[in-house]
Order: sequence, then structure tokens, then C-alpha cells
Amino acid sequence: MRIQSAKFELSAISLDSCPESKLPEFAFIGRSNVGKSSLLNVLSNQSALARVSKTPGRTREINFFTINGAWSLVDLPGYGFAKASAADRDRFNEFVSDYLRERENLCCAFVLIDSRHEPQGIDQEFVRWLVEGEIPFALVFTKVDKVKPALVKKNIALFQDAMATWCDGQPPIFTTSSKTKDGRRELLKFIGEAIA
Ligand SMILES: Nc1nc2c(ncn2[C@@H]2O[C@H](COP(=O)(O)OP(=O)(O)OP(=O)(O)O)[C@@H](O)[C@H]2O)c(=O)[nH]1
Ligand SMILES: [Mg+2]
Repeated sequence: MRIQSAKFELSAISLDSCPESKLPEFAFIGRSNVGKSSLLNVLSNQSALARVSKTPGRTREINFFTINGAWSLVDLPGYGFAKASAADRDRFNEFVSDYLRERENLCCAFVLIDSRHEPQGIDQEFVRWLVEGEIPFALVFTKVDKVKPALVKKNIALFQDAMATWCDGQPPIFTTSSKTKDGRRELLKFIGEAIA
């Protein structure tokens, strides 16, 4: 798929303030700093559409971007941001879970996982919550430029093994690098097929 246009739509802080548009949506979620905003920029071919930061927990609201006037990319706040206060965490967890459970035009939640690490409890818990809620999702292992391919493979296999103990079947899996743009073509192909 070619990207002809990418436009920032709005920032929402509650389900009510999400766009009224019913374009098919693809959301990025994952731990703080995993590379959600960077990947969004790579997919949309824009260097600074979504804000990338060295400070974790930067993205506090849900940001909507319209691509080719036909579908949307959604940048969700990172989960597991240790420095946020408990009250803050609850508020945004509630909004993110409302969004994931209730947004009717959500086609797929891409769960970003850092490919450098063995499966983390928080990622598994979140994926389990998606499975239980029957929310469509795919796994995206990020930052593959930072580690040897064999380690990426091993960490993916460990995650799949862990999932197999509580879930039938496996979700689609992608590997990406926002530095080399690895995986961009595959993700766009997946999105293209989903909206066709
Ligand atoms: N080498 C490398 N660095 C990356 C990659 N993706 C992201 N980064 C870096 O990781 C840091 C965090 O990236 P972001 O895209 O802001 O991460 P995020 O998930 O949006 O973070 P929050 O909004 O805070 O939850 C930045 O310093 C990026 O430059 C990647 O594929 N490869
Ligand atoms: Mg971000």
C-alpha cells in the first residue's frame, strides 16, 4: 500500500472525545518506550507526525491520525509507566480499556513488544486481557535492529510458548525496526488486506 497522505486528527482524553469518523482504525499499544510513536511515523512516512521522546510516558492521550483519508492509526499511551501516580495510571488505563473494548471501528490493536527481552509479565497480562475480551490484535516485536536475529527468534518463541498455556491459536506476528524500516511493508500489507 502507498501512503499518499497522513494527517493528525485529534488528541482524545475520553471515549466521548474520540473522532466521530467510522474509518477503520489500527491502534498501537505497548509498554512505555517500546517504540509506538516511532513505528507510527515509519508507517506513515513522516518523521515527526507522532511525538517521539527519550522520556518514557510522553504520550498521555490517544492520538488519531488519518491515512490516505481512508483509515486511521491510533497512538495509545504506554502501559506500565512507573513514574505516573497510581491515580493517573488508573485514569488512563480506564480510558485505554474503554477505547479497546468499545470502539466499534477498531480493526486491530498492534501490541508492541521489545524484541530484546524475554516475555515480560506485564505484556503477557495485557495480551491475556485482549484474548479474554475478544479484542482483535497482532503482536509486533520492535527494535530488531538492536539485537541479533537469533535472539529475536528465541524471544518470540518464548512468548508464543507462554501464550500457548492459556490461549488456543496464535495471533499474527510481525518484527519491526523504526531505524531500518524493517517490517513496514508487511504491516502495511496486513492493514491493506484488513480494510479491503
Ligand atoms: N534503535 C531503535 N530505536 C528505537 C526504535 N523504535 C523506537 N526507538 C527509540 O526508542 C525511544 C522510544 O520511542 P517512542 O517511539 O517514543 O516510544 P513510545 O512507545 O511511543 O513511548 P511512550 O509514548 O513514552 O509510551 C526513542 O528514543 C526512539 O528513538 C527502533 O526500532 N530501533
Ligand atoms: Mg509515544
